[in-house]
Amino acid sequence: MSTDLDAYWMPFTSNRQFKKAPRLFTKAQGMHFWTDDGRQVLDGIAGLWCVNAGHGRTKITEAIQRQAAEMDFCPPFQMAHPKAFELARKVAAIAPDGMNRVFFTNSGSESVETALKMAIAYHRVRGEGQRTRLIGRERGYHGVNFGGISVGGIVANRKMFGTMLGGVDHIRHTHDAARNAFSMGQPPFGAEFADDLEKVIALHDASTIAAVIVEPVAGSTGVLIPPQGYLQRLREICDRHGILLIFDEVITGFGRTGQPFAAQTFGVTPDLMTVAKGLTNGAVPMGAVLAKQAIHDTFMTGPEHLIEFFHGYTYSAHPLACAAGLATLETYADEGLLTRAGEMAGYFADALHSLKGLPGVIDIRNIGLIGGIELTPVPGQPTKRAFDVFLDCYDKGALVRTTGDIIALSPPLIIERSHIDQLIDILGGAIRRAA
Ligand code: PXG
Ligand code: PLP
Repeated sequence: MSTDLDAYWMPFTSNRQFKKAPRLFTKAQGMHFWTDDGRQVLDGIAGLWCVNAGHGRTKITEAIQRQAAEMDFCPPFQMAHPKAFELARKVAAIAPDGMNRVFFTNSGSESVETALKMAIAYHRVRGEGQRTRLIGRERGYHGVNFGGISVGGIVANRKMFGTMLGGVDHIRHTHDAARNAFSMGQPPFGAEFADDLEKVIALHDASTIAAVIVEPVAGSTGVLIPPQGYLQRLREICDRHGILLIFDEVITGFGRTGQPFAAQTFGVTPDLMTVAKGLTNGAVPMGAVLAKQAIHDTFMTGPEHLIEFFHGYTYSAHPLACAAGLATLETYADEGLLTRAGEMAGYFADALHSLKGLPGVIDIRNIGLIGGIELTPVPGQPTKRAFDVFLDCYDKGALVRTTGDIIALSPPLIIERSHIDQLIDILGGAIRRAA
């Protein structure tokens, strides 16, 4: 191990393996990264599900440069700067109906903590302070902070970290390989998985439950598409019991599923929505929680000089992030990117499903410009087959993402058919070689 790589403790990385054979990018433009030795690599995952408009967009870069020169920082508590209001308005303008109040954070993880706290505090402000329970879902990913791993459903992200939040329960995940393998788009079976929520409610009583949080499409745990009717049923159950529904749209937000938000793609409006990633095209860290106006307004009581919500971050609504966010939304609008995933979805789906029948491929899932390919594990060596495919793709010039033995694709929304062909071609070769 070269000693000059030692100091950086890398996140979610096999550090020792990486430092023996480092993979370094030094440049990015459009659909591509370049490695330190000058190789071009097609970006099949939009960086890390975030660079939706592709890399190195001049408008975004210049907005960040201008803002850094004009005002580097502005305190977000009891002070503000104009771009924060402008960005909030512009995010609200593309959000689902009535979700027009925007609280800024710096990441998806912070958005999740913020939304969970907002939900519990909301019930308390309205006189139902006993509603403190939070319900998550198996195989859910809601970032890495304590609230997020508590409602999250990934064993490895939870088991090392003690007792986490109390008063949390989980409903079952929606994956049903036996009935839904190789579905195109939303799988037909499994709306009834939402009824699991009724069981949890029967156990604890609705009067103790603040909120349910789910990803409309589970991204990190392998692209699990909601069965037809499932999200509608979750919404109905929450409504019937006065429970807030939180959609975690950190991955699905900003055009990934063919509409600005998955809530619109699936026709189900939550009460709170968490976003990050695509909000600034990944160029500056930023997240946000979108709230229905009625939830926001519930907090706006009491003497006007008092703080209504005791929460916020030093870098909430950071000027550089707001400048990047505004330029990003303009870029999305100029190029029709928030609906482009819908236009490309058919071609992408056909290409992805052409991998059916390759050795070891046991399921393929897709919606908009997200795809998941599930491989059968090497006996006794879970995750190895997919990791080998990842390394092989990188070697051949494509960046994909793996989780367990699942390959995830989530390319920039500017992708062209020729890129899809190239990505699937490289991936197909790697899957064959890993057989
Ligand atoms: N919620 C969801 C639904 C996410 O996908 C987060 C919260 C946390 O966001 P931050 O910005 O704190 O990372 C995410 C992030 C992967 C992968 O391997 C996915 C994410 C992040 C990193 C890797 O699939 N999603
Ligand atoms: N820790 C200490 C000692 C702090 O003073 C602060 C913020 O003032 C924080 C943590 C939180 O940092 P941030 O607002 O960047 O999340």
